[in-house]
Amino acid sequence: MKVTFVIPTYNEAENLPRLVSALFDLPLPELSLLVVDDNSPDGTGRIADELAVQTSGRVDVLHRSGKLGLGSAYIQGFQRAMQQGADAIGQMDADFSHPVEKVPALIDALQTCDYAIGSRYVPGGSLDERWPFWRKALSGWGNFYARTILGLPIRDVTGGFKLWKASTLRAMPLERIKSNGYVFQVEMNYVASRLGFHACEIPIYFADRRWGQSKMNFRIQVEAAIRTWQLLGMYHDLQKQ
Ligand SMILES: Nc1nc2c(ncn2[C@@H]2O[C@H](COP(=O)(O)OP(=O)(O)OP(=O)(O)O)[C@@H](O)[C@H]2O)c(=O)[nH]1
Ligand SMILES: [Mg+2]
Repeated sequence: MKVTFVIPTYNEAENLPRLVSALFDLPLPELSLLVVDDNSPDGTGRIADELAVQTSGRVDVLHRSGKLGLGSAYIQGFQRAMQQGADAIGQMDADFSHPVEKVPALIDALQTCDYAIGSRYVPGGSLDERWPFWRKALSGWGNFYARTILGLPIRDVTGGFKLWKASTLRAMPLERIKSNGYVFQVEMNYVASRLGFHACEIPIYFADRRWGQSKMNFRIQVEAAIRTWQLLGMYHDLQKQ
């Protein structure tokens, strides 16, 4: 199975080379990576180009003109990965919050599910104890809020470590996805669930970012609070397949 993980980056120069080397240490010869870089001022895009050369094309790079947001980075990345014939398409942050060693478990999960989620909120899953209380509370509350309003049968609806069967993504109207911050994860889960797709949750330990700065901000949180309600009205036409 040809698996491509899409990795959006904005100022991840310290993390990216280490992440790529950790991923390619996995016993997964059919794994490739697609970095979507938004013209990072710290030169992450140039580093990604160097990695593409060093890995003889196992890393591909999509350069965008400026910081256009996580959601659209993933949508463009998914589309490119599908065009290039991937059977499964993953999502992963560049900052080592998502455990590299769980990639094989996500791949195995696709034998029984339409997509897999690396989950902090199922038994065995957890959050970095170094996260400040407010950040943990926000994550827990944000999850409860979105899961309850949308009636989703998923414990970690905001998690960004996922693997989709290409057939699942192909059946989803990706051109209609509007969210740009982390609520993008919620919107994708909601659309998938309306279409009747089933997610498996694999427990993960979510570590705090290793290097670099957080891009989380107030605007992203306001988008999440409002968008969750909007989603209820946006996808009435979607039905189980
Ligand atoms: N291409 C692109 N990548 C982005 C953008 N915003 C965030 N990212 C990347 O998306 C991933 C998740 O963003 P983070 O900043 O780690 O967000 P977070 O995990 O909610 O917050 P922290 O881990 O605390 O920083 C990282 O790999 C970022 O570099 C963006 O606008 N464009
Ligand atoms: Mg992060």
